[in-house]
Amino acid sequence: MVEFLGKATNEIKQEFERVFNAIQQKFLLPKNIKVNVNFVSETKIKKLNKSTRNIDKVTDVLTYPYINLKVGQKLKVQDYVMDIDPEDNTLTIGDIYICSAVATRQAEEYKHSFKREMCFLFCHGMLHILGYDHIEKADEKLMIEMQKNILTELGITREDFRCGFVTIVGKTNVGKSTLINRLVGQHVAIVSPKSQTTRENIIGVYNDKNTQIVFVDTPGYHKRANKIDDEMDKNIAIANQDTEIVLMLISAKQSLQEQFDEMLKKVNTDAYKILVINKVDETTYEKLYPQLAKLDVKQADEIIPISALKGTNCDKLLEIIKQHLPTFNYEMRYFPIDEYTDKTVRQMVAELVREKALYLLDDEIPHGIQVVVNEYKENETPIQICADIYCERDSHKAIILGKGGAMIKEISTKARMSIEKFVGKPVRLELYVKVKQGWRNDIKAITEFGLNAGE
Ligand SMILES: Nc1nc2c(ncn2[C@@H]2O[C@H](COP(=O)(O)OP(=O)(O)OP(=O)(O)O)[C@@H](O)[C@H]2O)c(=O)[nH]1
Ligand SMILES: [Mg+2]
Repeated sequence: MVEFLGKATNEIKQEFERVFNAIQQKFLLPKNIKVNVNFVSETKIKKLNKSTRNIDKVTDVLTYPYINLKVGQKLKVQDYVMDIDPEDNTLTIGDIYICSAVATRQAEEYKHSFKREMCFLFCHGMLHILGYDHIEKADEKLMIEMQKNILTELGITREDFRCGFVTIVGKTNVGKSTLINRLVGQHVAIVSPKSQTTRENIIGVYNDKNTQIVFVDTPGYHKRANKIDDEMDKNIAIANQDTEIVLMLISAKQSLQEQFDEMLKKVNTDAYKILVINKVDETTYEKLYPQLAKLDVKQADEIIPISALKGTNCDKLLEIIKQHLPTFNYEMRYFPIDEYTDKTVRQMVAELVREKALYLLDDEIPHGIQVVVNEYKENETPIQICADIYCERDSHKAIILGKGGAMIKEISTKARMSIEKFVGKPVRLELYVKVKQGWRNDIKAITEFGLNAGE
């Protein structure tokens, strides 16, 4: 039993009894043992530290065993007959002093409850009495594991926090941006049926109570034709460097083995590799399974078929990702919980305009388009936005404007609707078409557009 010498709430008393009973059972301790628990001030624990350990410090918990046990040694009451209290027939095995003020601060620091912190400290003290210590690294490891086991079994412990980077790579048009949007639950990356839609690495952040996943959408790999393709390739390589997990995205509509072989040439990382087969909604399992069965997947740690568009298996993919992220015993977030991308509002708006242009324009023009927002007056109603659409040739400009300005009008209307949805307010959008001759081969222009990957 636990004898409380000092004030404690009933909840703490009950929780300590639970921890005590669990330890009693785990270590097969005799029934008639007792431990004294004292809740003390910072001044008192400092004095105790000074007088008994010659340490001038405020600490969280202090333990004084009455018995001398080694780890794993069985406690036999008969060895301590002289110490048994004749009044209640109990053997006191030690005193534990806990400083509640320090426990309160530590609970805040570790972002868990005061109750859990107190239980942790009491469990820690009990293990000291049973011979555990943390002077040597190996002993400390043993003690930490034992503490964790006891508290987990009692359901007192917090779940570990999981956090890390997950990079999505794959050939152009396989659905990487569709997938990041699906997993993050926000439209962070533009999507289009045209190839080479994504030009730079885009961050999309998933958050829940115990997790933060920083997804990185990368430009799809494709045949290099311009200098901008080199920058896109560099972006893929950068994203591959410091990531915990790589999602290797291929399409269920094309040869799996060929795509996977091509992928392995691009993915050069020690990260956990998940082969994700997207667009399963466009095929049947009868067609897919024979290919899957033959697939040589030794170089993937996991394989999962999904549909990013319909959401099939995406929750399962998220679970697999979570299981393989590094764990922390405190809340660890790279981004504040309410930020889901690193892009500015202006960059997002520019991308939404480009997205509509990609949808509406014919094949050869979209790749040469870049959009720059040069005015964004958010204090006006409607919000006033002016953006330039850059293309590579005069003939392209004519196509983007369309007959009597019909095409640019349609791009503008569709883009405005998307932007209004994104900013949640009415918007007035003005678009201008400009020509920057052959800019995709001009590193100065690429840099001006912010599409230079850097080194
Ligand atoms: N049927 C089907 N279509 C999909 C799926 N996922 C993506 N798509 C479509 O595939 C096209 C390309 O999608 P994106 O997400 O832009 O592809 P991406 O891999 O990001 O392309 P790049 O940025 O060019 O590398 C779009 O038309 C999407 O709607 C899917 O699961 N099923
Ligand atoms: Mg993309």
